[in-house]
Amino acid sequence: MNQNEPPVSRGFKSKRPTSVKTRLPPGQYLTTDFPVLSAGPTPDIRAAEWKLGLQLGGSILGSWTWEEFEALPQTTIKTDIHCVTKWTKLDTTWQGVTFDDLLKAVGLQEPPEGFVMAHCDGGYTTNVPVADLIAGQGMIATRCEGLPIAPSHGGPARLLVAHLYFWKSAKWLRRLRFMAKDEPGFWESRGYHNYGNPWREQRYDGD
Ligand SMILES: Nc1nc2c(c(=O)[nH]1)N[C@H]1C(S)=C(S)[C@@H](COP(=O)(O)O)O[C@H]1N2
Ligand SMILES: [Mo]
Repeated sequence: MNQNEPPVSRGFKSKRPTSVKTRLPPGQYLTTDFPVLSAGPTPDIRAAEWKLGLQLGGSILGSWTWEEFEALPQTTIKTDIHCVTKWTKLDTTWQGVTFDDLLKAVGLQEPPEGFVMAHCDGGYTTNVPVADLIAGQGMIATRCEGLPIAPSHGGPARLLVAHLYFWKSAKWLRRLRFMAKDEPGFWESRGYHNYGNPWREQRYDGD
């Protein structure tokens, strides 16, 4: 079983939906609001000027304008999100392009091994293992609850890696850069955990 999945008791198959309690990682509380958490101001990004790049070393594997990005296969997912400041929001719905489909779009059957650094407007960065982005786990989202993502929440496009703490879900995404060797991003170099698994309560370096 995936170590990031909430624990389920073995031997029983319940017909009841998973209870809220088992969906709440340790130390988290439920919220129905959608708090905004940003390390800086919200950039004003016009879709017409937005571009996303996929980079490996010195070469650009792919680059998409808004129009080109919108033409890629679209996926909708419903998932819980967990912020390190302890709020958890259940059943959020996101639409966008999975990392898998982005790799397919540049003709990659297998992703390069290692890590990805997400680079954003305003300079925010965050590092994620490639293994945590593939197999449907990572998405570049452009819609939330059926609407364009609000600028404060990272619109026009943000990374979504919902099984890790939400700081890994980089807002105002501009570039995804493959790295053979791991490097810390913005919060990871400021005392936060390098990986950030909410089920293991990996909030800070050393947790
Ligand atoms: N570019 C950028 N992305 C970011 C951040 C940021 O400051 N800049 N904050 C992170 C943090 S700490 C969290 S908890 C979530 C918050 O997303 P929200 O504002 O949509 O709730 O975005 C993450 N992505
Ligand atoms: Mo956060």
